[in-house]
Amino acid sequence: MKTDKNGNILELMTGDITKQRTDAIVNAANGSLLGGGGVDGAIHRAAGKELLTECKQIREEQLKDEKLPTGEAVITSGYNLPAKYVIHTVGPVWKEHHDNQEYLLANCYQNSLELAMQQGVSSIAFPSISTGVYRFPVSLAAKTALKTIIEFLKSYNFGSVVMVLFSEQDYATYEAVLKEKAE
Ligand code: AR6
Repeated sequence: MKTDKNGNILELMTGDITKQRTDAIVNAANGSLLGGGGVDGAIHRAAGKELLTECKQIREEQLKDEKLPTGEAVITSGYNLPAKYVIHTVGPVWKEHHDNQEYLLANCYQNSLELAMQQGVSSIAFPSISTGVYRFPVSLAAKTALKTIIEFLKSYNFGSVVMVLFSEQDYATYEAVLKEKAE
């Protein structure tokens, strides 16, 4: 499904984010930035070892050995990926941040989009952040993600945003939310 938002494109598709030819892809990382399972593991495998080296460098230099806080984002090269950049963000773990988990998830999308724009990126692909290992309910995540992306696209002349869903079921959930918003 593809929609026009203020001259920008918002698209939903099923697929593997590591294959995306957008300028940037977003990684649902953890605060260590040292890799993990799920989409994080897939991105590190496809990008190659240099991605981990740059992530370690960011931990040391930019983050002074601290973890990347939930909702924040950093950018690296894409190395062997078709995408030029990887934007790493850390989603909230469901029920670990009771009061502000939707706000933190919205921050992941907002900060990733802002960082992308600063870097001159005009096409970006997101996975469904926090809805795997971090157990965020897909329907609430879809509402939060799409609301944040649409508000951003209404405010800026950005380009295109693709949500790459890993299952037909997730796609159907995101599609239902997007259709509701379009009404
Ligand atoms: N392309 C697109 N989506 C994918 C891919 C892929 N190749 N692989 C998985 N997904 P998760 P989280 C989907 O668990 O919940 C890691 O260990 C997956 O089906 O990757 O934010 C990190 O290091 C789900 O819909 O991320 C963290 O420790 C979505 O991506 C932790 O998991 C997100 O699932 C982060 O958990």
